[in-house]
This record gives sequence, C-alpha cells and structure tokens, in this order.
Amino acid sequence: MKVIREKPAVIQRPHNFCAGCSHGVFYRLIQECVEELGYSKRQIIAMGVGCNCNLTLSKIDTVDKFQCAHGRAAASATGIKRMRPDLLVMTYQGDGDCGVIGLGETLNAAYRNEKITVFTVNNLNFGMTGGQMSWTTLEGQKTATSVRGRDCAATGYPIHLPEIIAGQFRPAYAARCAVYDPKTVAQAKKYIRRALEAQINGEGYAIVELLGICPTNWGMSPVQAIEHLQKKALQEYPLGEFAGGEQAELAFLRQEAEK
Ligand SMILES: Cc1ncc(C[n+]2csc(CCOP(=O)(O)OP(=O)(O)O)c2C)c(N)n1
Ligand code: SF4
Ligand SMILES: [Mg+2]
Repeated sequence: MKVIREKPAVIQRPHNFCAGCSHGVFYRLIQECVEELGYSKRQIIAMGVGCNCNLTLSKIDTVDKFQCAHGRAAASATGIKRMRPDLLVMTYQGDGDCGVIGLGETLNAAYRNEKITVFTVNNLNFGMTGGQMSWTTLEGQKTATSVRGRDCAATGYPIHLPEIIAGQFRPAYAARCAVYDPKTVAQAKKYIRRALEAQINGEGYAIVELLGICPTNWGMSPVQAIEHLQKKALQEYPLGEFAGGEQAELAFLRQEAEK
C-alpha cells in the first residue's frame, strides 16, 4: 500500500479509542494541519472531558494539553490565548462538553470573537459515560437516558452549534464536517485548516464540528454506524461552511461584482 501522507511527527503511538471511532481520524487531521502550518511546537490544546481524554491519558503524542474542568475548555483557551497570543490555541471537546455543560462558555467565547479555534466531535451522545442523551441526540434516538427514544417535546430539539454561532455572532469561521469516506476526509481537512488559519491570521473565533460515529454506544458495528450516520444524522446535521471560507469569498465576490 502506498502511503500518501506520513503521520504527523508529534503522534508517536496508536490511539486507544474504540474501533471505528471518529475521534482518532479527526485528531490526526488536526495535527496534520498544525504541522503543515508550522505550529507543531507552538500549540496548546484545552481538552474537554469525555472520550477525548484518551488523548491526554494515553500520551500518544508530544502535544501540550491542558485538561480543563468539564465544559470549560473555551474559557481556559481564552485565558491561554490572551496570555500567549503567539501560540496556536485550540479546544478539543465532545458535544456534551462543548454543547451541553459547556454551552455558556462556548457561546460567550464565540460572542466575544476570541481568537481561538474550537474543535468539537458530535457523536450524538455522551460517549465516555456510557451513551447518555446529549443536546445533539436525534429525535427518537434511543440512549441510556432516553430508552424509548428521545422525546424532543419534553427535552428540547437537537442543537446546531456552528449554525447558531454563524447566525447570531460574527465568527471568523464556522463549519461542520465528517470523516466517513475519502471525499469527506479531504473536506474535513480543508475546514480544519481554514479554522486554524483564521486564528493565525488574527481574524478571530473559529469552530469546526465533526459529525462522528460512536459504534460502541450506538450498539452497531463501525460499518453500520457509518450507514446510520449517512441515512439519519446527516439529515439533521448537514455538512458545510456557515461562516468564513468559501461563504465569505462568494459574498466578497458578489459585493465586488455589484460595485
Ligand atoms: C462536572 C461533571 N459532570 C459530569 C461529568 C461526567 N461526564 C464525564 S464525560 C461526560 C460527557 C462526555 O460527552 P461528550 O462531551 O459528548 O464526549 P464523548 O465522550 O461523547 O466524546 C460527562 C457527563 C463530569 N466528569 N464532570
Ligand atoms: S465510546 Fe464512542 S466516542 Fe468513546 S471511544 Fe468508544 S466509539 Fe469513540
Ligand atoms: Mg459525545
């Protein structure tokens, strides 16, 4: 097999996520972009609490990380970036950390247009604690705490963080990606890179949500979980850019054409 991209030099050991989990692919893409942008030794990641903690605990890489209290990654990243504007400062969180317990911190950082890059893996549940319902859980989805299927009339409806942030605030970049085939992996890498460039260029806040799979808690094989994601999750969570990127380029070109 031909290797077309060596793994980033900072990654030294295999990860220990469950088989098929999206966390490993997403994290590798982030580190590929960081390396290509020349920031491997000038980065720090504010880590959420969830399955992503495997990255901290298993010491698979040499990246500086700060383990935040649950949901507080955006606030921690804000403090780090304000003290060390020379560093590339990211958060790496799950949907529960970023969009449930940490919703206040996430929205306040976006509101202030902090110059941080937020990465969040939306796997439709609280993976680490055994698959409880999250604000991202689909209507009718069975989880450990919605055993008959999520009743949105009683619990609220699935939350769309990049769209909320793009619609209400003025972030430099907001997008959602997935990593289930070569095309979506290439798209995800493009979005991750744009989100990091927004920080490097001093433009401001950026968020990329990765729509991921959690075969273990969905009770599916990795292949079944990918099919489920394509058939169900993508209907609720479309992929694309909601602020910045090609959206901004097109708006700029339209404005220029109207002059
Ligand atoms: C203050 C506090 N409340 C609750 C928990 C339990 N807890 C640990 S991780 C987690 C949710 C993680 O879900 P998510 O952020 O979606 O990450 P995933 O594991 O799905 O990747 C919860 C509720 C905790 N550790 N601390
Ligand atoms: S429980 Fe789910 S999110 Fe956590 S490592 Fe396993 S597959 Fe990934
Ligand atoms: Mg989750």
